[in-house]
Amino acid sequence: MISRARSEQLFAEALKYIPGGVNSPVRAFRAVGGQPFFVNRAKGAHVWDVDGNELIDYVGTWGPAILGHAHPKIIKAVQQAAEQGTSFGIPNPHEVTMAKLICELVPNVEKVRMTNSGTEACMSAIRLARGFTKRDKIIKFDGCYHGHADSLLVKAGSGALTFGHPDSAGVPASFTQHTIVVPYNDPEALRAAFAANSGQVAGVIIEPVAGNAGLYVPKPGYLEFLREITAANGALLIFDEVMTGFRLAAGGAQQRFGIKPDLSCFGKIIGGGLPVGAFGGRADIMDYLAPLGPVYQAGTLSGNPVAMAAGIAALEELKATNAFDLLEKLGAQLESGLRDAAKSASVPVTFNRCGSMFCGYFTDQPVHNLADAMKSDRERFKKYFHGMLDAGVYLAPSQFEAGFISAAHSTEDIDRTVAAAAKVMKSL
Ligand code: KE4
Repeated sequence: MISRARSEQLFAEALKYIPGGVNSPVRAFRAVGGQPFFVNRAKGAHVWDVDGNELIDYVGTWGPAILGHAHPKIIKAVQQAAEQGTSFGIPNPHEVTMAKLICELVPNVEKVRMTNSGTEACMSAIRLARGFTKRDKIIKFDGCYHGHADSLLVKAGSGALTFGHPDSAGVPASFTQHTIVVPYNDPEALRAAFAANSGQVAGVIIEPVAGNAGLYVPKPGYLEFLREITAANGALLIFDEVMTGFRLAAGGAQQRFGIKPDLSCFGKIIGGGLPVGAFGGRADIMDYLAPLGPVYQAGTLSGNPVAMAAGIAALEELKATNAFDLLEKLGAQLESGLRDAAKSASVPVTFNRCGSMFCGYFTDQPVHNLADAMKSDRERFKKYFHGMLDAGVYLAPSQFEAGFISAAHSTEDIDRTVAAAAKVMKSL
């Protein structure tokens, strides 16, 4: 019997001082029941909870740990940078190195501004799009999550969706009146939205691969359609690559799918596990930002030297090892194993994957958008999640989250995961 006594103690303590006992809602296990476990050590593809239970980790701190946890080169970079001082509030050389790296790896990004989270990156990109086009309306897609800025918390994904109330309390209707939401993978709906708001749309923001309602991918031609219709309507195309950036290819989803967005948002991987976000794109747009232009955006810790050093180490390691072939291979191994496990257990599972991002939905229908994802059997997912956890495999604690494979996952890890799934699925 697995003991999580110390986690239970910590959670009871946490509940006294932190709302819901967590600093980010999805960690609270509300979507799967039970209590969260606490971790004090992670290495490679594994985490150890405070009761000493070892787990194969497919959350990877929600994406940043693409090289695995506590990668030696990242740890060394953080130690060396920290010894020089943890923050200056004055330009530092790491900021230049990071900016050059991002522009080199993502050619569509001519200039980039660092932030401290993906939320800040997306919020700032939206403000910049509005300032540049002098238009107010923004189109987003249901199930896509772009952080918790007020105007974007409309039919959002991730934790907001997990709680089943996609719109958040505390957001005045006036803050979202300019936000239009359309279904993903539905060209007609987008065409109609532009027709109904002709000349008013500042930008369209999309997760090029949607990873906040589980995982669904753009249908063939859909992203090309987005590029055409935004250009034709004078609206900016904004790729939210906070999750997909530097994961689906060195140049992110825009490289994988060959699309040239006007602006892109980043986070997660570029911080090497430390708090970082960024947004970038066409220089003529980015130069609208203060101090050059009229669009204000700022941050005390933006470009923090320690966070930059961690992110630079991560990006340089990704460049040097070209981990993407390995991630593709591991992803394919996991996909075929889990498909076989579901088949042998006669459990209907739709398994979506793009590179090292994946999601298994408990439904026999295809999943191309939020409405499809909502048809999944969440009770079944809950049982599956806990069965896998007890078997030593940590999956995202919600049906509406993506899983992440790292370059540190071994084929043995994948085999163990598949064997556990074969057993657990038989009990569902
Ligand atoms: P952060 O503010 O959490 O750094 O980034 C917000 C964000 C923006 N865009 C995309 C595509 C994202 O996936 C995210 C954050 N992802 C969630 C996981 N689904 C973070 C986990 C959490 O909220 O605790």
